[in-house]
Amino acid sequence: MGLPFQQLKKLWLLYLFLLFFAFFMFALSINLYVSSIQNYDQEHNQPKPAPRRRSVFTRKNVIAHYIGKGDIFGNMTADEYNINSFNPIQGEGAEGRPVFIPPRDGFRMQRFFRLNSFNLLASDRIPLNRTLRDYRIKECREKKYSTALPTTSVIIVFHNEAWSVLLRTITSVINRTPKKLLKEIILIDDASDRTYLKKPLENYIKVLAVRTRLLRTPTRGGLVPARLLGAEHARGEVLTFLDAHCECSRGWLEPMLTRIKESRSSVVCPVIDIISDDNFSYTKTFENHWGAFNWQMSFRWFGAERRGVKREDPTTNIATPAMAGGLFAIDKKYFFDIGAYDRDMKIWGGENVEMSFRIWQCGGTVEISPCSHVGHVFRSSTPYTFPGGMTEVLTKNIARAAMVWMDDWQYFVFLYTSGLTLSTPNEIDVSERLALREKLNCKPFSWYLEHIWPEHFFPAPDRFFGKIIWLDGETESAQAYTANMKNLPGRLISREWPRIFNEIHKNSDQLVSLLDLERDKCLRATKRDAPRTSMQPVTVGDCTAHPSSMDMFVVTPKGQIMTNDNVCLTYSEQKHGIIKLLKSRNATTSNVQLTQCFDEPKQHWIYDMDTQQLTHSQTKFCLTLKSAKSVRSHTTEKIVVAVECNIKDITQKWGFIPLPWRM
Ligand code: LR7
Ligand code: MN
Repeated sequence: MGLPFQQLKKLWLLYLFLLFFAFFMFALSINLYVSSIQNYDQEHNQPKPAPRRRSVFTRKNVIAHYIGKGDIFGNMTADEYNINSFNPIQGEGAEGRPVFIPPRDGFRMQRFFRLNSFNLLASDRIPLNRTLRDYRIKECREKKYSTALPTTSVIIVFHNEAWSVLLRTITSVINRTPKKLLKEIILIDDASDRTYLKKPLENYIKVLAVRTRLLRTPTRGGLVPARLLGAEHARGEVLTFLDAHCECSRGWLEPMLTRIKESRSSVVCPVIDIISDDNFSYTKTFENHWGAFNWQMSFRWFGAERRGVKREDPTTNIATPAMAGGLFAIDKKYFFDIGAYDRDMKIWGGENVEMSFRIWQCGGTVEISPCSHVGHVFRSSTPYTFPGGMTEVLTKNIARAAMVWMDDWQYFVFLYTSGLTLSTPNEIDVSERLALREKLNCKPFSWYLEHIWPEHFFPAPDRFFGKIIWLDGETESAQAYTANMKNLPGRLISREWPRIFNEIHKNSDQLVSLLDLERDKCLRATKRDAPRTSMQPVTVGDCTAHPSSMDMFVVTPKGQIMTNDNVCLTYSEQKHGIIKLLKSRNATTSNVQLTQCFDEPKQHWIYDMDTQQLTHSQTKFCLTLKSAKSVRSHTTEKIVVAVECNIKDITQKWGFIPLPWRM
């Protein structure tokens, strides 16, 4: 009897286990079903948060993010956006690792993303003192810094910043800065309305290990007035500005202070690492990045080794034509001597290029310290309101910078930046800033371009600027152009670009009057809005006068053909040879691309005024317009390639139509 009972008992255990298992599976499937419905809802009814972005490499293209989102809070109530749901979990985000939100919180995550244009739920799970790795190169880690450095006030301005993000910024400053160097932290609240930034913040900062003051602007004025308020109250010898969503990594401050001690007119920026807006992971960026700006004055990163700059010691600073604007250290006295900020720049934008011009042109330097690493949350859109209108405010700030510092080049900005016109200056008074420029005896913008940013892609007196048209032999302009240029004396003796520019310049009125925007075909990128620094095939299209279509070019005396955002006409050898290329069924395959400028023979071109051929200098191939069948759309597309020259070939004839860029 005993045996069967024992067996029965074992079976019961099995039954029990099976029952549990079945129940578990049932619960799991319900859960999955519910979350899939939620996902469906989110995908179809809710605007998506900013897409996951930017590897380290693409960062340099995503800086112009003053893109508004219209309805900022969606259907959020004041209760919701005032809530502080900081709820740290031990170890989350440690060592700069990403945070993952459980699927059940997916819906909430999307809703709260819009508040700050970053993943608030992710930040709220990370402790304020999370650990980070040491992002410095070996040489920097081994460097010994003097302890006799100037003290600094760290100034952080914010408007409606998230609690956990702001406090993590402050905590990282306190934990990773030698106490001796950190005089104080100054917070400036630029008229935020979130309730947790009122009394709760005041109480919180009272107990911090470093003296922390909180000032508030009377009305929302933007980051410039806010930073000025902070600077006026600062007691440290150096002002160190940070955005309100940063994390300072080990050893971030000493290299900057060391350089300022050695050279009081050096303004030093850290290497700005990337904190993901999506999962708050911390990613180191390359040390050799430097900054400048595009034709619309938006800040841009560049990664190319700087021409003529040999850095034997990898710990020495890199001169940068422009600073990103948010993170930098500057001697306090120098800050005020050099004109602080243009107080009339409101809300956001423009002040970073203005300050860069001012410092360089008036005798200082702007540098990036490769040994200093600070993370910043990069966002793809602006979460806050722009009193006065986003375009209006931004373009006015840009106009102010241009009017004061850019001399002749200001007209180029007015002509080719949407929102600005040649009459913009009539509405803007920059007399005070011009007086400052006078007083400081600052150098002209031409000097800045020539010496500080020689690899720039702006027009210049010794360059061509305008459109490159295809002389198809039919349009009036093509015929007239040919007639004109053929009669130039001495056309046969010189293919030197300066001479060609000279001839084009002499005939510019006539050439411009020839251009028929409706009928002529201009050289340009195939896609209008493709990412600017990736490879892009070239085609011809309507000569509509707009810079975003990349159909305006600058030609340098060396024969580089450049367009906005540091993009150059490039010959790139095809693996399969030219014959195969032309037979290729893929219309977008070409050995000519628009791609990032480097000063290389691949990007040097020669023009013959007589034959009107545009030739790649190394291969002697001619720029040629070809028709190719697109596999995808089954249509014929026009594509520009470089092939053997044939003097009779009408698809190899090009003309240069200058456009105005200064008065
Ligand atoms: O009205 C405002 N009042 C404010 O106090 C608008 C903004 N702010 C604060 C805001 O809370 C933040 O702390 O000002 C700071 C900068 O604003 P962000 O973070 O929206 O600017 P950003 O990081 O998108 O933009 C960069 O360009 C700006 C141009 O005005 C400023 O110079 C920012 O400081 C600058 N940020 C950086 O340089 C960090 C690296 C990004 C890059 C490149
Ligand atoms: Mn920022």
